[in-house]
Amino acid sequence: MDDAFKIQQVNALQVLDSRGRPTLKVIVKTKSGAGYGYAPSGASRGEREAIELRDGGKKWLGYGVMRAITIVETMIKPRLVGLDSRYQAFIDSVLIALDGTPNKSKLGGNTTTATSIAVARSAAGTASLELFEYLGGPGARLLPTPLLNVINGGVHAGNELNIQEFMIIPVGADTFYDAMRMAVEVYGILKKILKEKYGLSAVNVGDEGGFAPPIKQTRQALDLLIESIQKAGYTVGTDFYLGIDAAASQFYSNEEEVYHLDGKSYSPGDLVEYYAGLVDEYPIRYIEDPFHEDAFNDYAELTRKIGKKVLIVGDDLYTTNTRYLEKGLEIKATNAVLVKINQIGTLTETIEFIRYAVSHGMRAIISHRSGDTEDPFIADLAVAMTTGLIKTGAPARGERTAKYNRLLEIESILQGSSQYAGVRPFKIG
Ligand code: 2PG
Ligand code: MG
Repeated sequence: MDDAFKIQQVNALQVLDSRGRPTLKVIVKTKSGAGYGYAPSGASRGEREAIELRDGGKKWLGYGVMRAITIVETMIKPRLVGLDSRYQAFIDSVLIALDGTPNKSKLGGNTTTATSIAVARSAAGTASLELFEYLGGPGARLLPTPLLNVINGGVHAGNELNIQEFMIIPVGADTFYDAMRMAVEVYGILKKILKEKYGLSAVNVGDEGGFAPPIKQTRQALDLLIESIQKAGYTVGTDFYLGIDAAASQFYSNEEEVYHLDGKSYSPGDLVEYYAGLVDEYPIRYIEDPFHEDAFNDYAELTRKIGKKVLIVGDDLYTTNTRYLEKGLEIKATNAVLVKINQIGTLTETIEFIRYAVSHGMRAIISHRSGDTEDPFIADLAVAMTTGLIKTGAPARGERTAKYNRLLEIESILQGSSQYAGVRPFKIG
């Protein structure tokens, strides 16, 4: 074994995430390199996600991660020191075995996520490779089309919009740089329009950097996006598509078995019709979590109806877990999956999930969390996996721009040999 890659140190410390809550940073040192990894944290979390280990109690309002740090230093470190940092799959299998639970509840998904990312980065650093090159090899040169969440609702914002995310998708750009320019222009014009229509406080932003205006209706938000795109001089439907993340578990009533949306109640069947109507009216090509997280059959119904034209995306439905994806594939529940490392807890399992989905003809969208950090890891992952799609919030707030800025940097590192995914991921079937 090449000694340079041998893991010598594994350390962890408590830092803060973008919501001002504690999170974990892990640092792995090899003989001649080092790498770090942070754990992000969701708000609209799926029931089947890996468990986040938190300290509880009064300090840090219960969100502290000192127990996770002790686990890194006393349980994980002794097992990792001496291993070759390039053996990512083996190292992740050590973490999985050490945990021994189906949902990482012993070590914590936050603990394993930060460690797994730090291991990959330390190996890339030791090899003097860019992270995306290390993870993806010479074929990693496709810059993803970004889904920019510019109006925030649901549990990410202090307004009354039920739908959690309203996204603009710059499919008509030729380069990632141009895609960002177009998105930033639309974002700026949206800000102006909101201020004029609803006053100063309408431009306050939510967890993912999108505006959180005091509007209540889904169509109002979509109309604002259309107006902003047009006022910026772009054509809706060719330069930009629209997307939504309903995060519908959050407005589903278990007792009544209905969805409370826009001041009305919808049965699952009504909701299928509702989405189909929206897609006819607006250039929506992306709908994430349209139903609650156990409603596999309702997903399948919607996919049958509009899945030839629109990406129907499972987030809370699958929680980056191949086991649930198998169920989705059996009944053709969706044609796309959302990918979040901390939903499953290791990089290896995440890559397996992406490969499994893509090899079955699905699209895979690499995603941030609403509570995130300055770690740009998912930017490198998106390029490495060549999935052509990334969801990482508005072009604002440092934890979101960290990912966009890294993608701008990657495009410049690749100096003309890169491609921008553009509209391609939206050509389905
Ligand atoms: C989502 C995510 C990220 P959270 O639902 O897709 O946008 O939100 O991290 O709160 O689960
Ligand atoms: Mg989601």
